[in-house]
Amino acid sequence: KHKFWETQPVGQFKDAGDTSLPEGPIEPPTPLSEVKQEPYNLPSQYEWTTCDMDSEETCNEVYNLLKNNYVEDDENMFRFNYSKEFLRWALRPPGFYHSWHIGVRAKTSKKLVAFITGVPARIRVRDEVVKMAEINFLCVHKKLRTKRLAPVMIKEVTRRVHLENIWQAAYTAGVILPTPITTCQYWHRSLNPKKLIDVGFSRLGARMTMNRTIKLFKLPDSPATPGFRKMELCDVPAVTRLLRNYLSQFVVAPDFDESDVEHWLLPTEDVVDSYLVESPETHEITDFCSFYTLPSSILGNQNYSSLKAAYSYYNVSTKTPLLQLMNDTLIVAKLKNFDVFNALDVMHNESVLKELKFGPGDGQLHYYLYNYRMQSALKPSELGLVLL
Ligand code: MYA
Ligand code: JJ1
Repeated sequence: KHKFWETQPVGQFKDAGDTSLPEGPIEPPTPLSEVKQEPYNLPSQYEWTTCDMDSEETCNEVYNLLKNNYVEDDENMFRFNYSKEFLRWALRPPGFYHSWHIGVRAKTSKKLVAFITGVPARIRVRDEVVKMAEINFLCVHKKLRTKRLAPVMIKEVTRRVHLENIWQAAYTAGVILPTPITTCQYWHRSLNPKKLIDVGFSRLGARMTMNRTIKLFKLPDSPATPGFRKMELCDVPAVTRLLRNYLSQFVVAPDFDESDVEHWLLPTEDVVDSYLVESPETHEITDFCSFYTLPSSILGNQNYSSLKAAYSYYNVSTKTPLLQLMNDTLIVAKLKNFDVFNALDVMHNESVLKELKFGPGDGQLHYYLYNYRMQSALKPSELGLVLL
């Protein structure tokens, strides 16, 4: 059934429940001299290219490939539309490798027709911190689908990751592959219910009118928590301590240092937003919340072309209840004109989603590790990792 994935060092469906298999790497590293030195072969009309995201022109080509060919919902009504600034941020974290930003071009026209990326990360699994690649933005142009290009791209990114002496990876997908470490549910909180209904993102509930729906999703004009403010550069050490301590309770979570926190969580306009609570008395930083900006194109609507969505990222509550912290996050997202606030049921999110008027979506997100076996699947609440 999975002609490609059956050949890869990932948890196989047939091994599910086999307690004799140990947790940890499936294959040992091989000497770097034994890693294939040449790229994998592509069909003869195509060639590999390394995409330099510093180049305005290349970044534009990647942006346009994804804008027109990346992930859609199951009814093809919406398609992720990652911005150029977002792609630059997502692909250039501390210690990134240019060689992991991989494109495929048509040889004659030089048109970019496929893409896959990796970025380095340290991910803790129980007590072990493992160097991994986070793989994302796998995309094959719509006209080149089902020609088995994806397995070649995955093998090529694997080869280039191996050349950096890294042997594990983490990735997410909307499709089921061998074998998820956990499956998360998307939840959605309407901020602009009229537009969401007009574009088919949501529907009027039974026995609901538009006016009652608008009232139901109304939010206060400003955050309620004293000391709630935007994160600044000087907060990086305190936020790192708060987040490291919080993430230590999950089975799988990133091992963030200060340079990671500066990159991934310091606010960047229209890319990532972070807020914290600074105690008015002690000036201690007690709570933190963040979200990233990922609009979707609305396919074939007369009135609207873009849906402005915020995605919950990392949140930490120690003093302010998570419910209140997330409610303040919804308020700032509404003030910033987002149409919808999305979240997964990871970490402690599940405990507040219903009360905050989130509803379950029709999409799921499966999380995977490459060359790392887990004894058994995790609950979403045991996962402390959010990928972009
Ligand atoms: S997830 C987002 C994926 N992108 C999209 O959904 C965008 C729209 N779709 C497309 O562009 C294409 O449909 C794609 C497949 C490119 C997805 N992850 O070439 P094919 C397997 C992994 O004929 P196409 C993200 O970015 C499929 O099961 N494998 O198919 C994370 C089949 O294998 P098998 C996938 O439709 C990516 C084979 O590909 C996915 O033309 C993580 C068919 O190939 C998927 N999302 O192209 C990648 N979809 O026969 C893995 C299909 O065995 C990273 N397939 O079932 C692994 C770690 C690597 C690094 C390791 C370092 C140590
Ligand atoms: O956004 C998603 N679904 C929406 C729109 C559905 C449109 C018809 N298919 C949804 N809306 C209902 C919202 C409603 C608001 C009021 C309360 C009740 C709920 O359900 C879904 C997620 O649910 N998104 C997708 O399907 C996009 C793909 C998800 C997989 C992503 C793969 C990631 C790639 C890895 O990097």
